[in-house]
Amino acid sequence: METILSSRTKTVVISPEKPFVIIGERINPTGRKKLAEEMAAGDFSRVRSDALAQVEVGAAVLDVNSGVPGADESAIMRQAVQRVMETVDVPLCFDSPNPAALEAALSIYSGKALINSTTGEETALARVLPLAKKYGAAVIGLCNDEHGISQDPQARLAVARKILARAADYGIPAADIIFDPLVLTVGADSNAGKVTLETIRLLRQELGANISAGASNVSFGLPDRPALNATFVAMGMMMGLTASITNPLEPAVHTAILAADLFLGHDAYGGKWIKNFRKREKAKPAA
Ligand code: THG
Repeated sequence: METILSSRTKTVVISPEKPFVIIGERINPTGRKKLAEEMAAGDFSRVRSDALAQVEVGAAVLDVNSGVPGADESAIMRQAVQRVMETVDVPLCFDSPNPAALEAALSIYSGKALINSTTGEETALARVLPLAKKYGAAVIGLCNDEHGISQDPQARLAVARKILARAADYGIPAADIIFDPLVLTVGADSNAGKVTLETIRLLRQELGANISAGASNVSFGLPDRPALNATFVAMGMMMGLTASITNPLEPAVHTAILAADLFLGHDAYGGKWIKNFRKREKAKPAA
């Protein structure tokens, strides 16, 4: 299954047969007080520099989240998307549960975007899928619904099947749905990682779908988060994860992804691994 996204001039293909796709997570005011204040005040300089930095190290797609509590999410989303499009030429992923904010972004975007996201709840599906159809966008489908988040991978798979069926009702092809297996922190539930990994395996085996996870969620509340996030992404890739919303500026995460791509046969002659190593060596201050 190939999910195709595009910007003004670039196309990104997400597929089990292709290198892993990093969706840069940094343009998100959640947990970043300074960035939140700046975005609410109309200062997008850090949004621009975060966009550039993530693409520079290998993000193929950028997530844009404008959820500043108490501020106008749609207005901030529109401005953020405009600034990011002026700064980098990669496909964008619009991160909001709010259909108005999603439409604010979709209506000014040039290319095929990724909507992040719909759940399997009928109310969410009925609001988000028509937007995907109208703008020809792909959608991330979260594997939870009216019954909440199940700890049973089979139940998460059942939600994914429901999302696929509803998408088909709107004439949205299966290739335009990327599933999110739901990543919760192992800090709160030590089984959370296992449940997510098994869900990834099932989604891949039963649906052949593309799968993206918010890998950094796995480590909330624990020390040495990059090491946990890196290992989790690599294990997810083994189970069938084809993309991840994550932070490529963390060297541990980035190198784990490159290494796993190499081991899974997605880096001919280690070309990307070697290129990245040289780039990092060059960037090191002289001894
Ligand atoms: N699935 C989908 N979308 C998502 C998520 C998901 N979007 C949001 C989130 N989860 C993925 N993005 C992030 C972004 C930042 C962090 C985690 C996940 C993060 N930030 C630091 C914190 O909050 O402590 C702050 C960073 C900083 O201070 O620089 O951990 O699961 N579809």
